[in-house]
Amino acid sequence: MATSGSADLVVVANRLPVDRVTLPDGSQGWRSSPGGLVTAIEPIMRANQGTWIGWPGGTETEDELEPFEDDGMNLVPIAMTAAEVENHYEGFSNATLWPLYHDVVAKPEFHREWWDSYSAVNRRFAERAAEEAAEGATVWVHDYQMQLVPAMLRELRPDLRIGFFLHIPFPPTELFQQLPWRRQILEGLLGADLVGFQLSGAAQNFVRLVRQRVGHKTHRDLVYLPDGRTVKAAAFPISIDSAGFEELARSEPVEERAVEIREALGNPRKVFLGVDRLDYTKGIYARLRAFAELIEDGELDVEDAVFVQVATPSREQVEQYRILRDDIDRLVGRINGDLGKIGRPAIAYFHSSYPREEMAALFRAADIMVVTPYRDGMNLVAKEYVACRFDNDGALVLSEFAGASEELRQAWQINPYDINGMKSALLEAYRADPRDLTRRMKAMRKQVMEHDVAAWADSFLAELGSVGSSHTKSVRP
Ligand code: GDG
Repeated sequence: MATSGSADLVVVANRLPVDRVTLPDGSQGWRSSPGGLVTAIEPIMRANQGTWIGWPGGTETEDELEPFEDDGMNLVPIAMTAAEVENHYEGFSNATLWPLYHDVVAKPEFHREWWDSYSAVNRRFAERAAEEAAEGATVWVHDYQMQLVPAMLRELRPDLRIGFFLHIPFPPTELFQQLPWRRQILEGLLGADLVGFQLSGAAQNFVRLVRQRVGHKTHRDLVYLPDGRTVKAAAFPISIDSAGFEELARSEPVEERAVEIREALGNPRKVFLGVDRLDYTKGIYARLRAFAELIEDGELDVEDAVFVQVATPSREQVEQYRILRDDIDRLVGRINGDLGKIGRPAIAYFHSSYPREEMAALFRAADIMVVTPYRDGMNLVAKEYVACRFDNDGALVLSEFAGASEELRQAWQINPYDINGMKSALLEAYRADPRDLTRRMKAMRKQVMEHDVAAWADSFLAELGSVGSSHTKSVRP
């Protein structure tokens, strides 16, 4: 067994919650990138001398990256070589697992050297976690880039309580079986005491696969291992800092900016909005086509309606993402060329990322939020829009293939493969009676405000505290 460190709670994720930046004086520094996960975990991390292990982005070497403290959290950067970024991150994580786990909407590529790199990187993360964790500590491993860490870590440190959470979908048996390394991935995950998913369907997929492929006994959400250990698989639908978003949306600068945005768009009657990482799973192409067809059909007029699409740059080194970017560029150009008028584009398209305040202002400015992924673990954007609509107005058009659709039942739910169905839903949302909008938004707001990301983290850690080895400590809430 490795010698133990001092952290009672260790988070292992591919990325650290900070970015490496070059400061004005030319030296290297850090800028925090506050996502929902950090907001949720920060207080728990502080109360438990938490340590976060992750890659800071870039290809600095280990000697250039010293652990440091940020807001009461201990951050441990792990270096990746250029080859590991290419093979572990862009390759196996984002060109094998990502498409495979999202219903193969793009064709997954299987390369043995990518797998080797994935294993090597997972091992380094596991070894570092083993060094940092105190005797009997809790380690919470995140997401598809780190699926081998639980078993590797357990081998080094059987005293730990290990939880794993998958942020993306977990595919049905029929798709997962394509993976040449399917058994290793399942065994990697089984190193955890608790394996968390966004939806219960994903947890069921996992348990069924373990039964079929690894041959362990299972009963409902439990897997019984030959060594006497039990692994639980369960759903923990992630959420957002709901109150934080609402507060931001209510702030004066955001309100003013929302008015400004509508003015800059020429004060159309209705503003449609899409906000996504530029990713082929998000269904951006189909949604823009549906909107354009409504204009061509004469159902919408560019004088009355505009579609604002923010596509945040993402994974630009991966080929499929470059192809997608070109496809969308061409589509937007064609739609605006064919349908736009002077000062009235049909689509206002931005390939750019913005501060949180600007996102909130966009959510405030939009009448109809359009979220149409072919497959999405949860989709936080849908929840953020709802949190920002404190007036109980605004419409949400939401794909039934987003995890969020299980909670946001009152959205206009659509099948993104069905363009005509999507067109009808966009039109219904556009023409909806204000009382109908209020009724729907009120119900959705109740769900989002009552189930925030802090509640999500608490419920995962509470469950992890109640399963697993009895001699370990529990995390203090
Ligand atoms: C994965 C799963 C699951 C986007 N552009 C900007 C910006 N964003 C923020 C959004 C939102 C987040 O990024 C994106 O989260 P999503 O959930 O929508 O999608 P993924 O990135 O694919 O996330 C997903 C999630 O993990 C959590 O478990 O829900 O299913 O795929 O918060 O607002 N934020 C800022 N500027 C931007 O330009 N500030």
